Amino acid sequence: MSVHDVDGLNSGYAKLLLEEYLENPAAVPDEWRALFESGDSELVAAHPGLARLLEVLRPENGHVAAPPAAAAAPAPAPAPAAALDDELLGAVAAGTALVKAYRTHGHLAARLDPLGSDPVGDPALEPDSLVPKLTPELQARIPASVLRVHVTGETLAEALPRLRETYCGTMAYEIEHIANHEERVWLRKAIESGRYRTPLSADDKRELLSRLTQVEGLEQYLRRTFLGQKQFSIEGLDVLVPMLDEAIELAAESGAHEVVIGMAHRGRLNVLAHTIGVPYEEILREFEGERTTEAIAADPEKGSGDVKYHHGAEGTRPTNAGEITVTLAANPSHLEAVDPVVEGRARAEETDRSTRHGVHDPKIALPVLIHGDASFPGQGVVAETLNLEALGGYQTGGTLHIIGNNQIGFTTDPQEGRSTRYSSDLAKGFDIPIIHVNADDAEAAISAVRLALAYRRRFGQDVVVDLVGYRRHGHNEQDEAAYTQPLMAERIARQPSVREQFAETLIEQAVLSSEEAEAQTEQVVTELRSAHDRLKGSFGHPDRVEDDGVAADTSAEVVTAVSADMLRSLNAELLRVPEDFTVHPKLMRQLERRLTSIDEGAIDWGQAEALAFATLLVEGIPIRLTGQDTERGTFSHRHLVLHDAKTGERYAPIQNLDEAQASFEVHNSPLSEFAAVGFEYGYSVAAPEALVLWEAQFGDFVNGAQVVLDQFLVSGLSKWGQTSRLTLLLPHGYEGNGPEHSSARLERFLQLAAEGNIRVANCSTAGQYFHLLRRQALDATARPLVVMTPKGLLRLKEAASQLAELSEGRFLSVIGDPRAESESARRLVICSGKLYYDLVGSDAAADSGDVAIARLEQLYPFPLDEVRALLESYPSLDELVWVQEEPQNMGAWRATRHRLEQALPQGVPLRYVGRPWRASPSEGYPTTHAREQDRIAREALLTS
Ligand SMILES: Cc1ncc(C[n+]2csc(CCOP(=O)(O)OP(=O)(O)O)c2C)c(N)n1
Repeated sequence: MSVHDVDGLNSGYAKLLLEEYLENPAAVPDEWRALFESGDSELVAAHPGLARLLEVLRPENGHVAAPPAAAAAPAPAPAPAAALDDELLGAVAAGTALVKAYRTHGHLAARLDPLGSDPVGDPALEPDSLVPKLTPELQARIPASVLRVHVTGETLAEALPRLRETYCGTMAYEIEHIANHEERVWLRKAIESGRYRTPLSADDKRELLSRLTQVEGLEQYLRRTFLGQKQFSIEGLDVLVPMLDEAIELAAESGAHEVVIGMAHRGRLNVLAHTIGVPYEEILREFEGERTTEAIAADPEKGSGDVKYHHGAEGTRPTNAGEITVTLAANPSHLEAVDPVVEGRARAEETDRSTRHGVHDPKIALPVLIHGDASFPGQGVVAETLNLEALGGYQTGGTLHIIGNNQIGFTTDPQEGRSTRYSSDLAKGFDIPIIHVNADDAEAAISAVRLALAYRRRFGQDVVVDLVGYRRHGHNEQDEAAYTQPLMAERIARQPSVREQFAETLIEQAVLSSEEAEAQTEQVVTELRSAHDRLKGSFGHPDRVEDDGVAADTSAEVVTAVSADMLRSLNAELLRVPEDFTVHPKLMRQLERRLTSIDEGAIDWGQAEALAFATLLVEGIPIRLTGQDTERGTFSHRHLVLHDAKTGERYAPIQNLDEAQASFEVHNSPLSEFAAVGFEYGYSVAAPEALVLWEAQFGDFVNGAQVVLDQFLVSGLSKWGQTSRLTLLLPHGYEGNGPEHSSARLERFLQLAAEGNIRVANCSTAGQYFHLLRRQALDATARPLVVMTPKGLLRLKEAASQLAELSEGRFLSVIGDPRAESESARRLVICSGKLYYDLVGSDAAADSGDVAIARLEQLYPFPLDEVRALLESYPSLDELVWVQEEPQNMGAWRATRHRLEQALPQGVPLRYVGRPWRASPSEGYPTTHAREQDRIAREALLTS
């Protein structure tokens, strides 16, 4: 476009460019930008219309956007313009404002509520409210082309009703908050052109009706057959299932191999049956109570199970583009907790971990999250999860969010549950487009998915569909909605179902006859009845219950030692950077020490960790490590990613090992615990071959992820047969830094440990950490591992290891006292982790004579045999002392005491030494802390 095109003045076009310029100067061609910025341009002077436009659109004349300073420069005095011209130009400005109002506020006047509540509307949407008033005559004179709308119509008069139907119909949009101009323009075009709202073919309509019939039929059959049993019916949001059908089809078409779905209770049984393809028999079996009772009776070790609307499942679905796997993630009651788990699963599916850097292809999977309208704004994990959307280490190429908006949360009305108008408003802060749709307009709901996924495909980002429906019954089938929402319940009782409405429409359109619609309903009932009959016929002959993965302890069989030559060679490679790369000189000195430390018996924590990772990569084990500031390490001990001191460029030697057979991912995480741990849990479930580690900044902060720990990590195996080898690195230890930064709440993990569900370790040397990490990755039995990691020990000489400790041996669950004569020791003190060094380094140790100090390095599973053997190696024992730095109601004492008693020879007493019962983990003052540590050492080693 050349500037000379203004000859003969296409003022509408010029005006639109100006509009665009005011919003984003970079978006218009250079010549035009120059024109707008040159207040004294000859061209402006030569074209009174343009001059007038510039004048009209100046902010002081009511234009909404603030133009850059240069654009606000007054145009040279315009030549006199005809009165008619002026009126039209003013009208164009008003017409533009009207279009903008529809795009921005049209949703306020949309018919989104199937229950028919009146939209609030907005004066900016009324042509009469503008200056000048946009009378029908004036509208008819404004060419639609100058308004840059994409609805059809030659003039505003023709375009306006279409604009109204587009933005204020049964679909509505919030897109104008998006900062990216290209996205806004794309969305406006996509919405106004209607290219995602093309009517369904007659066949598609029949198919959609048949799906709605199945959805409704299943809910009705379950309700009538199993009166009062909870099913959390989908009715009122029935169209969710065909929406998922569409999403799966479109995902496959875009090259996805997997769709990973996360959702809560509402409609879950329907999704299991119709989206995943779980046979009706299986669903009905849950209601009959068959599966649970027979499975447990058959094998009580198979886990304790879960309610029917929490189970996960996986199915394969045919699509026009081939087969696709659809997974519904197992889900606890805790609303929205599954969100980050689904993201992590999707990310794992999208990542090829067979190369050194790993390749992430977001096309491979589509994450779909179905939210409740009360939980979406209410649960903080939603915001944490949305914040992952564009982060390099967490991106999934965009999530399809569907808010199953039944306009109620249990018995809580929207005005009690959120401070914003829409349930979806949170998403606006993340630049996410929002599509609202009336759930009783089935075709519109399908269009919403089409638009959403087209946007995801184009921009690789999240999108929200707010599906506005209702809840036909109470919160569950044991609730009476009329107790608390009598008017709404009464209104709903009069509301025909979406199937009934759609059937009527299709009958009117002669797409099918009422007999055919009736036949569809009968067929669903017949299918359900015969599935139920088959199930009843099978009672007493339970299916073989699948192995849920509870396996014997295989850790002893794992070889974790690595040859010294291999370790030396990898150690050198871990310090190798490109020739022109400048490592910060101070850091270089620190790293270079590692070159010699390997043969000087001084392998520290960070080095042992890097060697463990490197050896695993060579053995083909992919690794993913995340956490706050984890690339460097909170305590500046890791430095796996280096930054060129001159250019700032990054380089990670560990991602460039010659012999590596698998990917190494390391990412600084956002400042989140709940979503960050949930994500890694999900990732680790979907990548069972990988070592996935999450590191807390300090162990204290892990309780921000408590829901993930309680509901997934420790109980997933028992509830759903789902486990992982997620490894939590939790800095722990009392070093005088106050109540926080001391305790990773070891006691909580030990309380949660049962049935071999997790592993808990607190090791005391770099070599032990090396073996522990390798064992965790290589053990045939996958289990989560919780490691109390050190702070002070990271650099403590005594905690560093010899090369032989890595090249020989294995992880020791228990370490005896290398200093003491075991024959003569009369008191054995057992501790765990860093406290060992406080004890052996204390003044009391010097006077402690016949006291031996042992270390319990693995706290769960409790190494009973090793502890027994240890105790047997001290034949003269008078006393066993358990010593810990944590208060008596915390730390390992309460979960370990009975185990120690079990291992003790008869007659030998067990004594506790540590902090007394406390409400807060540690003292706030360094001096009090030092006194306590000293007292603990004295009591353990000297006092009897
Ligand atoms: C974290 C959490 N708090 C409370 C509950 C109890 N609860 C179950 S469903 C529900 C209402 C949820 O409303 P909404 O998100 O709108 O979903 P709906 O049930 O309406 O589909 C509540 C409060 C829960 N399951 N999880």
